[in-house]
Amino acid sequence: MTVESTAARKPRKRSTGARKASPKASPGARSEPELVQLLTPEGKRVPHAEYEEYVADITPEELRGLYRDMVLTRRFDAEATSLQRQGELGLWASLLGQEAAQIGSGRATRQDDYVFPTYREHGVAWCRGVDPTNLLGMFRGVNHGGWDPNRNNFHLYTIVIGSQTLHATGYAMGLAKDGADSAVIAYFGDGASSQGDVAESFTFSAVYNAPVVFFCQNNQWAISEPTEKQTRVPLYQRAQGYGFPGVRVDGNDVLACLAVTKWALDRARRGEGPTLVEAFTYRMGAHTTSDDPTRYRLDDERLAWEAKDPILRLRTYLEAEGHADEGFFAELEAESEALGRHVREKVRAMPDPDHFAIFENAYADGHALVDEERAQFAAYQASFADGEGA
Ligand SMILES: Cc1ncc(C[n+]2csc(CCOP(=O)(O)OP(=O)(O)O)c2C)c(N)n1
Ligand SMILES: [Mg+2]
Repeated sequence: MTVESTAARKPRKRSTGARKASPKASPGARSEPELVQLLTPEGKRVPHAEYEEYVADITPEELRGLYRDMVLTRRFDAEATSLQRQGELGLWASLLGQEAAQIGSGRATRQDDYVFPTYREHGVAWCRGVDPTNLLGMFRGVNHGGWDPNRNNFHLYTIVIGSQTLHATGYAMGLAKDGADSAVIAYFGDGASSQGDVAESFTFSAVYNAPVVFFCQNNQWAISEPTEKQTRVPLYQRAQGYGFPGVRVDGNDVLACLAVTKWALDRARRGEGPTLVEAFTYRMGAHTTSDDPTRYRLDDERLAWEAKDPILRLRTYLEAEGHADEGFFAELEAESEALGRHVREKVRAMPDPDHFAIFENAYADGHALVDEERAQFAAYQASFADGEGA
């Protein structure tokens, strides 16, 4: 993980929500940003002319499932933050506030689709069936990724900002050449949208009609840089310049994220090429446990987004519709606690890695330079009195 710097400047007031782009600040903007929403922050279900059909047949059981996914993901995430504070993890990148964007889009994927995440997609990993303790092993520094990407079609976490969009594009082009009807989804952030890699992946995927969905979680911040420093137009409108559709969805609305992502994946499968989905959301916590957001943003911004909480709005809806009773919520609470306990115990019991494993993972067939480095490291280890290193 990279070492992050926190800009030491005074927090200032910013607007929140779907902002009206001023003509001066948005020379290329075609129209007002439209936010696709199916469930309001107050928990009211609203229909949508284009995307309704993708969730029209959703059952109460499936709705409870989405709620359960979000609650358990949040619980797991909170446990990971605590474990880092207790010295059990080196670092943690919390997804707090982004549960709907991740669960909605993650549940839209099919098993045969392929997912390229960043480092914050714990909710998507959950949907893909990746064991949460494997994610923690990486942040504890005891493994180099921790899962077999091909087992769940969930690639390793990628720290080099934006690079996974190129991997996703190449993979999607390969799928098309193979004649497969699977699709690819690449996750990235508002900050990553400024990377050249992302621009290149937009160009290539467009001209090769690659079956890929670019899922940008605009959580308003790239460490201490606000979105205004990344773009003059609403991010989803960038797609227009590359020749494919872009949609802004309420990233705190799990139903809207599910519907829009299903639509985009279906387009990809039908051979209609890439789509950019901008999930408009908010990073409720710090960038990572190494960051202190009070240095650069005001608390009232966070409070405004708290009122749009993705979990609360679905709970309100489930209760209002009579889709979930007290028993369901109590059981889920118990399940959450059990998950927290399980994760804590598993992490604490993780054995230290073999110090030499890193040399074995560099090349499949060995390499002279790696052999030299291994020997140097062995000599270094042996130089300590107990032969065990520091
Ligand atoms: C190529 C590259 N440049 C810089 C960094 C340092 N860095 C780590 S996270 C980050 C911000 C990313 O912000 P965003 O894309 O909005 O994702 P978020 O963390 O908000 O989910 C930066 C600049 C990096 N990891 N890789
Ligand atoms: Mg961001």
